[in-house]
Amino acid sequence: MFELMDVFLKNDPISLEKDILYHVEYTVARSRFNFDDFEAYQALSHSVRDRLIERWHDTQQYFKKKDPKRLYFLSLEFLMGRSLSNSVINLGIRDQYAAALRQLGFEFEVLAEQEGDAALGNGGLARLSACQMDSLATLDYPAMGYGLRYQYGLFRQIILDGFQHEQPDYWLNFGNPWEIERVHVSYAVKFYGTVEEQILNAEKCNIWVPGETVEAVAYDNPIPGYGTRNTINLRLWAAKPSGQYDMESYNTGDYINAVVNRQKAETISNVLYPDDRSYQGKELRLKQQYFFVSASLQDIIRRFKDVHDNFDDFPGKVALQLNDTHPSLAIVELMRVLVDEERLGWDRAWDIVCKTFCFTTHTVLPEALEKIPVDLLGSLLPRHLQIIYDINFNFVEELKKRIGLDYSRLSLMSIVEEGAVKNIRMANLSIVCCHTINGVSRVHAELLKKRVFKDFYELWPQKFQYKTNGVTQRRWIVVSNPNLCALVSKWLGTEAWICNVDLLAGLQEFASNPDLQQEWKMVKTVNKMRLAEYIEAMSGVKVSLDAMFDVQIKRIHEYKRQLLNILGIIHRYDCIKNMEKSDKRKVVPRVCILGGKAAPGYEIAKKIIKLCHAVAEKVNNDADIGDLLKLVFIPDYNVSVAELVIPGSDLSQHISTAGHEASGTGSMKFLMNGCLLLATADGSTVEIIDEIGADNMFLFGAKMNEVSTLRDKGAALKVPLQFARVVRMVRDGYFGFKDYFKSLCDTVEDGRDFYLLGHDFSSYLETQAAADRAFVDQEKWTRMSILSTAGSGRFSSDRTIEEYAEKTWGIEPCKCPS
Ligand code: 26Q
Repeated sequence: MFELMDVFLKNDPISLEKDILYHVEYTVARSRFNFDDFEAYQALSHSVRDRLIERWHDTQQYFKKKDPKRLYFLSLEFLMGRSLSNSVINLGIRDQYAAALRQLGFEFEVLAEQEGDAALGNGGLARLSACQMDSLATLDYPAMGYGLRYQYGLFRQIILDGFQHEQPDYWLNFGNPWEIERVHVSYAVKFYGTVEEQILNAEKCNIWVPGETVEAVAYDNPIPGYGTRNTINLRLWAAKPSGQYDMESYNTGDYINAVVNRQKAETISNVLYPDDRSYQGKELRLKQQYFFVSASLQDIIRRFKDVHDNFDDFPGKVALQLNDTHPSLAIVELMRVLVDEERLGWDRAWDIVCKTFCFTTHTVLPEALEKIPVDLLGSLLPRHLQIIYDINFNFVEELKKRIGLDYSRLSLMSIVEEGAVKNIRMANLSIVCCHTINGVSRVHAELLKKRVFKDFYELWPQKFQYKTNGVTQRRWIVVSNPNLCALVSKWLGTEAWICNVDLLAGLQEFASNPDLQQEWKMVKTVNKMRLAEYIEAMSGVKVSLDAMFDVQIKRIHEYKRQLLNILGIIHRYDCIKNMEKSDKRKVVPRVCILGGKAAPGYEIAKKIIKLCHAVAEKVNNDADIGDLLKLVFIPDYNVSVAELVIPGSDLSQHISTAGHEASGTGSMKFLMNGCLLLATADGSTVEIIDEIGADNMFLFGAKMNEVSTLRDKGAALKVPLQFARVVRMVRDGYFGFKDYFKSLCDTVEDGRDFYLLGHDFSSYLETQAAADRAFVDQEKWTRMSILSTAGSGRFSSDRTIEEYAEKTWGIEPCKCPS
């Protein structure tokens, strides 16, 4: 018999070396005497995977034994990025692996670069899910994530002639060592069909007779915590043809067509929808949502029933978190299972559902709220539509008692939107059925209460909360900025900040210390060198390390105002062009870096990308300008590009029109890395100001309470001459493509400037000038930079998750013994 410890894998460099060679030979099937970097990466990651699986098994066993209340995090998107470095760091065996690899003639960093990103999400919401999974594991919470295993992740962006083109991201091409296929964990998911009235036990009831079945197969992705044995599960579902054959079509001899049709089932989990908040009502997207929700709930209910036989215990054992409205059909599905299958009766089922679900919204725009056409829902999920109508009927009756027959308010709050096309309002459904509605920053919560969900707030003020977003310092400092990580640990005399990021505040007392300042600048310079090399390799542009690296990386959206940034760059270019030679010496050199994807159907966003390239073409090739100004667009921005760019930037821009960014999380990553922020008072920036003080960042622009008054002024709104001048340059074809840019210019002129670029332009330029002045004073700049990192503690996802655990989910840590 084995002693349990015998099966544990050893982690000393010699055992790791043997283990890597084992995987070269038997997993990758290459000769252990001859393998390249990619094969070494594959073997290495399989060796890490083994260690993850060990901990993952122990954790799942332990959770099962202890049976704590669990959190299930339902999200249609997870942007995990790369796993290798993160895993070995969280497992605490990075140095041992690096030593083992050196013996084999490889370098850890080089192999880590071989890995592609897992990009199963669009942007902020999806990366937030990934950061939160890291915190859930690290803080030992009994939690599990559920999502979809798309075969194609977010499209790859390629730039041809300055235009964005989309290419499929078939990320599974070279295999994925980070997942475990669970062929035996699969569930049938049903669609279409009819609802029939039946009599069961002398009771009339509605029974769904579905028309199509698809199989959901589980793929498990272990998520290791840092400094703990706990390794939680991210379970992603893939669609497979159902095992239930349609005998009819096989018997009629149409074998080929029958096989081809079965294969169509797989399309459900084929591709991630790009975030186009107005692109709604697509059948495949709805199918994805239900497929994922149904499989997840079957899994959760099975786990519950393994141990419990009374559904009244369900809310005490299960917390279901909806990441935006995308998974909100889960509410209806749980009602259906409890009422139709478990036969609990409506009231009992309703009580359980309301105590189980909570919902977080990530948007501020009412027009971005998800709606599903009733016709579509009725044909795909006829019984679910009935249940929604029943929920709505009860809700509206209740509402009438509370507010009387105020029909305009009743119709606004109704889950069903009447009109030419009848829709189901998924946000209203979520608010009615969830015990808690969370916003993602303080000002976001205010907007929800005062504007977006005002009526609901008046009805149920106690349901509304907020949890300011956070990001994980493990990925955003430890993995991506190892030099800063070492420096911080040295000055704090401890690595404890990696799990308790508030300790970073300890840097404050050294912010003016010349030795720390010196070392701090050194780290930044090395990171800028890495970034400069990447920029040159990607775009051929050589940039000076003395220049200020000024960065805006995020999805391209009008409200995020990349156009304001580019117009500011044109202004800077124009000023330098018109300067006396002697004045040029005073110019602070800049490298302006932009990156981000535009949704494929979002024309204006695509034009912004093209404008960036057109301006870059002119500026970068102008001999009068030289190193004083460079503009680079980094193609195919994703998580691993962010890991490279953020540590190497001096200044970062978060310049959305006030009141439009629910939170924003990029700013927090820059803050942690000691990059100064140039920002509007929007989303989480307002809270960053509270932490580091307005003096340590560059703030500008209209305030949230001014925006609507300014907008109402329309064409009467005063706009500075400089603004008119730079827009005119674009209009007149100074950067070419005159006709193409016309509609883009139209969005900011003649009273149509919805996002107030013209109004904010002067204060934007003044603030940019203030950043220049600060950069010249390197001592001041470095002090501000240290204070940014020191003040970033509140923006750790550890803090966010602890708040959720305590105030929303009611779960407690469950630490697997080491
Ligand atoms: C909707 C319908 C059909 C297809 C796709 C979608 C879709 C997909 C993704 C709609 C929205 C999203 C993503 C939204 C998002 O990322 N929101 C951001 O969430 C962050 C985390 O809370 C915030 O920091 C950002 O402010 C917010 O914009």
